[in-house]
Amino acid sequence: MKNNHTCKLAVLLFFLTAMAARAQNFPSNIDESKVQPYTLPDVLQLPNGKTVTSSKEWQQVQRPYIYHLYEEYQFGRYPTKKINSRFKVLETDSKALDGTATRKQVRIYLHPADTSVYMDVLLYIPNGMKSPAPVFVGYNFSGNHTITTEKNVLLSNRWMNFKGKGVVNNRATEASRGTDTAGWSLNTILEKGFAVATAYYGDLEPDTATGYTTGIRTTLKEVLNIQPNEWSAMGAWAWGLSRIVDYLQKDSHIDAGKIALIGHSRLGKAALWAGASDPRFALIVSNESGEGGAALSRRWYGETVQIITAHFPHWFAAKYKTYGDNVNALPVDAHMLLSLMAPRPLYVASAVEDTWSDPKGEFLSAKEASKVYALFGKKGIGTDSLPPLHQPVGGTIRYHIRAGKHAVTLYDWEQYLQFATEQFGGKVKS
Ligand code: GTR
Repeated sequence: MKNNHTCKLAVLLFFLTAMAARAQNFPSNIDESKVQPYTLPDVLQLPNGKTVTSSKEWQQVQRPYIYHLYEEYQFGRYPTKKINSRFKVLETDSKALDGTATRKQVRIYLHPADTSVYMDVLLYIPNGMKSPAPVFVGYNFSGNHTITTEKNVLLSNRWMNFKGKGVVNNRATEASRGTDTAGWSLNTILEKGFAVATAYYGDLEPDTATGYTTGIRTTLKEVLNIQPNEWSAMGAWAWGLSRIVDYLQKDSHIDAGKIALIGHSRLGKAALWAGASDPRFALIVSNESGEGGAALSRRWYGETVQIITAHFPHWFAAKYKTYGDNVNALPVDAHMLLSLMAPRPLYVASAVEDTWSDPKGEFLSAKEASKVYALFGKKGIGTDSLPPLHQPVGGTIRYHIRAGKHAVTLYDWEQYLQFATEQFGGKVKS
């Protein structure tokens, strides 16, 4: 009994010391009054000091310049070498989800010879469509089998980093089936006439510091002609999202001109980098992507560059970390990442209790990126102050903050579906 007590005390002490050390070395702040003044790099200022005045100048000069800054400072080089992915439809069910949808499971082989290098895509297409369906593409956190309870969805056998929820020794068990249905409002999405394509991000690279040794940064280094340290886990995940598009372009039931990309949290960061790197994504949604995604790094609030690069060094290019204690010197900030989506529709969303992602910092970067949308004659955020809860603002860039915690909720999906329907030209289910 006494031993037990001492042991508990020791654990508590260890925990408190660790917390104190963390607080000291990697301070975080969630007090708005403590946010220091900062100056953002001007997204329209050309390297020669002049200001971009036209959409043409943006596309031809400033956009490539900013994109390359992102390669150098945050995500690493994006592979330019094209691959010929091969696809195998593993399973089809035209009466999935009580007959409302057709389910397909497609294996995308990424290596020209090695068939062990692949990603599995789970696709649901609404039945009864008169024309090809627009689609939402997005990664899931813990395997395709978590987004639905359907028994025939293959149980992922990959390494999983998230504990609990039916994951035992970093592998999924049957108990994890359907554990993330709340994050994917499948019925609502399908009812609105949208298809859904999802894959487990760990198919590309396990989300851990040494994940690159078994992921595509190693298995495809010759094929893509890029060394693991030239890019990042975010880069690998972003690249994988584009391979889903390669497949979707070949599926006659999908409207490849209406591919929307969605990502939550770390997968929101990957989605933004994918959206920046691949113009085939016609609309991009950042759901609480936070630091390294939509939130301004210069605003000292919530997660910081220092904290994120200490916890997740593999996510980013090595240079990013070197700005941890001098973020004002970083040549980029989140508004510049968002501006790389222009003139495509972009939705940035936050949750009020998700202080770690800095909702206001996400709003402010979307507002700042509006300058680039204006070059294209598109309406941006259109207001200078954070809107009240559940009141989306903006035009081609839209923003909302909702009640609640860090998650993708039905409310979020309803806004994205409405936005995509509107931006893709009216009613999509016909
Ligand atoms: C957190 C990380 C965030 C966010 C989040 C998530 O631990 O600090 O940047 O990416 O994980 O992906 O859920």
